[in-house]
Amino acid sequence: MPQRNDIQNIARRFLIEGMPLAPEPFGNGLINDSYLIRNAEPGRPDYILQRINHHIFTDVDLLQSNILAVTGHIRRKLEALGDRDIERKVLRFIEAADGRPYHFDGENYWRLMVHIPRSVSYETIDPRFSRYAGLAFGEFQLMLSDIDRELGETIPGFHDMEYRLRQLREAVEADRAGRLSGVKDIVEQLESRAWDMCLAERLHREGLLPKRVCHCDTKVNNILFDRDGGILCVIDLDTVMPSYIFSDYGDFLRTAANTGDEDDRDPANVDFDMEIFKAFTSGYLESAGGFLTPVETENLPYAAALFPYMQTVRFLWDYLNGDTYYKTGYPEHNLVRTRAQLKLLQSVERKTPQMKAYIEKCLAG
Ligand code: GN1
Ligand code: MG
Repeated sequence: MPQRNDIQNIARRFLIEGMPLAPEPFGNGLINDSYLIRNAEPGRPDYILQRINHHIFTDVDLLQSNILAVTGHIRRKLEALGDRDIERKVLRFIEAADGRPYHFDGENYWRLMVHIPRSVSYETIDPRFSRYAGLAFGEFQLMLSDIDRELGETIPGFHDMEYRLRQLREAVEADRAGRLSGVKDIVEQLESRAWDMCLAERLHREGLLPKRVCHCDTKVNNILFDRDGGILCVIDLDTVMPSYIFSDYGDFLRTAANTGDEDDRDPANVDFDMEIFKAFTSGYLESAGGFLTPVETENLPYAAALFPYMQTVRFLWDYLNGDTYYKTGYPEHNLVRTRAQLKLLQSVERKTPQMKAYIEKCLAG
């Protein structure tokens, strides 16, 4: 962790207004480090300073240019609609004093954005907020559907299930941390589903499933809400890139419909909540139903299973490699996460017929 003074010096490299106070650690992302910088001068904004994890996002120029393209596009759309609350609905990044969209201190890359005032984020939400989230993600995808710039993949193969399985198999083969013997049963459970779970890649190769601009990290805690439940904006834009719509639909449900924690030590707490599913799906189909293809809507239950599956694969991969990717709080953390996601997957699988019936009902109006 960098020292407080160092962080304060880094903040000074950006064109900050007012009187910034000392940075405080902020949020609980598993990848980047974030700090809140409050402003002592009334009427001036607070800021979020982030250290970009450049071991994971290796092309920082591509990363920031994607993000600026997306926020610029959304901002122009909101302006055209005459929206009166634009500063709370799209992130604003602040340039470094040298005019660049980030500051490089010789070791780390940093970026600064305005903290959205009067916003809240949650780890879990109720059905009412879920429905708003469904509406908002449909609109987010719709707004980005006519972006005139091709976005790059900030992490190549990020939500490519075939690629994630190849990574897992390589980690099983290498067994770098000597942990394989304790997780063979989980590897088997994952392998037995591998073919089914790679459906999206096959559909795409056959020309039946398009890639669209997606957020690709629609965890509940990446959404900012108004105090009365309205969605303000989606944050954490590092992974915005072309993907299947399954990404945003599936990753939201993976986090919102889980009755336990992502890293619950007691898998008995973990279940897939159908009320959250229904509320989110009804909102999503209401705003996105007009542009989704039948292949996309038919496979929404597959998307609900794909993300707990993919996350199980990714946590297990990191566990086998000796915890080099995700931040961990204790030695077995990635294994605990793996088991909790596997439990969620099993619960989703049991509820698939109910999900299908509900989606058919929504589509029939
Ligand atoms: C990471 O940055 P954060 O914590 O929102 C990860 C997601 C995972 C998630 C699991 C770049 O997201 O893909 O789904 O953890 N982001 C990256 O909680 O790998
Ligand atoms: Mg996050």
